[in-house]
Amino acid sequence: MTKSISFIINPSELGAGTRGASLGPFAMQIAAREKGNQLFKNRPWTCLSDFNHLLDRPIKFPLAKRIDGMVKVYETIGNEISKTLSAGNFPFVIAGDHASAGGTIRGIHQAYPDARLGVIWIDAHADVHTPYTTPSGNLHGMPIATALGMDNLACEKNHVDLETSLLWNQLKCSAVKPADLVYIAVRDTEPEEDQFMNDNHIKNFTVDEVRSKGVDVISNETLGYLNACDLIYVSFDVDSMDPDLTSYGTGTPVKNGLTMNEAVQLLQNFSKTPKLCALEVVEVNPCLDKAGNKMAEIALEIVDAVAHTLEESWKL
Ligand SMILES: [Mn+2]
Repeated sequence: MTKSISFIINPSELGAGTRGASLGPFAMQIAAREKGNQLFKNRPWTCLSDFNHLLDRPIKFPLAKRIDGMVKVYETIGNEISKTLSAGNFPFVIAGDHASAGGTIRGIHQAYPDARLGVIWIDAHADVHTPYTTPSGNLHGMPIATALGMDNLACEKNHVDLETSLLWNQLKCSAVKPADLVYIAVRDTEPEEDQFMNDNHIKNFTVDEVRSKGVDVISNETLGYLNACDLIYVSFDVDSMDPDLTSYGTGTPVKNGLTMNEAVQLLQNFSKTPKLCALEVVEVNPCLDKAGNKMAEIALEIVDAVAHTLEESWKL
């Protein structure tokens, strides 16, 4: 039996600093209906519990906002990813904020504890803050740190209380080594993140590099960095793209990003490697879109193209 895509919808936006990302996956579903796109018609679509009611409660952990709820989000998506992989299917996650990816990585690790997992993080941001370094307390800036199981105490600037640190330890899973992480299009970082990236020699393919060398070369070089990995997970934040060329319908837009075509081609190239075990698309926020539902329409087009490439590659 051939592998098939399972869409896993994680509408949590507990990790975001701006409201509305929880509506992103549904805005994509609506775009599909309006355009007569068949993407979601014949493929399974599982929607997870979101715990977003916690957004209406007082903030108890300012250095890791709603981290008590995030522990449940990680558990929920982690279990679903693990279950999907164990059934032999391919989890294609469409999530609200990028914190979801920390749970996805945990789920991959749960299903394949002995596999060496490589991560390709396509994003304007490095998302490698911790409660000890964060300027905002927003957990969508921290999923890479949880996947690496790190605190970055070398750059500590916040005093973290015991309860926060215990909850933070519950999010950490050490599923990925720093050497097995490659960034693409990261261009908006804080000094604590820069230091971590420099100290650990983390590769970031800049937008300029993607444009000057071409998408195919960058894709091959990225896979080259992860050559020793058994499995690869690709996480795509729509803010990796240039908001002026796409849309401002995302929580933290950053100018000078990828074009939509560059994003599609990167994701399609990565879809052709048999090591790819899961894909995730995040941070569409229709509440912030100044152009109707444009970011969701773009994200839908990207997911549609990539889903077809994946299915073609499995037939070979
Ligand atoms: Mn981002």
